[in-house]
Amino acid sequence: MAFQPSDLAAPVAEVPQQVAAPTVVKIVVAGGFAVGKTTFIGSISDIEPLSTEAAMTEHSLGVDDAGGVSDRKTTTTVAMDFGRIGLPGNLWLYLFGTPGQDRFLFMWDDLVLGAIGAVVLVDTDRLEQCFPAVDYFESRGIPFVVAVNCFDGVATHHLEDVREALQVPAHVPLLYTDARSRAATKAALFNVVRLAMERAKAQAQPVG
Ligand SMILES: Nc1nc2c(ncn2[C@@H]2O[C@H](COP(=O)(O)OP(=O)(O)OP(=O)(O)O)[C@@H](O)[C@H]2O)c(=O)[nH]1
Ligand SMILES: [Mg+2]
Repeated sequence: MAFQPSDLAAPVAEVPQQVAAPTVVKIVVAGGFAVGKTTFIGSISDIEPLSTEAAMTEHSLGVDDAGGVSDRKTTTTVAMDFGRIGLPGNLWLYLFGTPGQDRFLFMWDDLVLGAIGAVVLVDTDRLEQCFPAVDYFESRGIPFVVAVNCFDGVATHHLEDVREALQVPAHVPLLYTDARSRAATKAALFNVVRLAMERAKAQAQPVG
């Protein structure tokens, strides 16, 4: 077919663009009851997060742990939270939040499937709440960072004291966050991605 001068005037939009294939990365937000997991995902998600909150009524007394925070807690996550963040380069972070009550622990294995890493949120007033999450990720070799949620914007403990109390090894990043702040949650997620990349790079190194 002969070339026509009018071809030069073809709109730019018609020129096929090189678009990066989408890359989806899954990160789990875990921790004990009422540490701020649902709040964390809600503050960073680009989409209206999916949440599965159920009212904590008197029927849950003796079954569910109210964790001594019943003044600020009338609902609990009964299945999972889900949020999504779009990043440049067609990279998508999918965030999955774990349920708060021990009776839903059986769901964790499904929730973490394929995750590159996790954030373990900690309330230093109820440190023991995060032991199961730390043990869970440690025992499965899933990279995780420990993020101390500064309720009311106040850090009440030094990170090194938290590390000692939790007995987390030096290679596990520990940082402060604020589950209500987009900037702070972003920083925590950035640390998970970096940790996962370092882990992947180390595993790709030839032995010997
Ligand atoms: N002041 C303050 N309140 C917070 C913060 N993060 C969470 N909260 C409050 O603490 C309560 C618990 O937060 P959630 O996000 O529901 O906690 P969760 O870990 O998802 O709870 P479960 O799913 O039931 O285990 C809510 O009333 C939040 O508004 C924070 O950083 N500062
Ligand atoms: Mg929740």
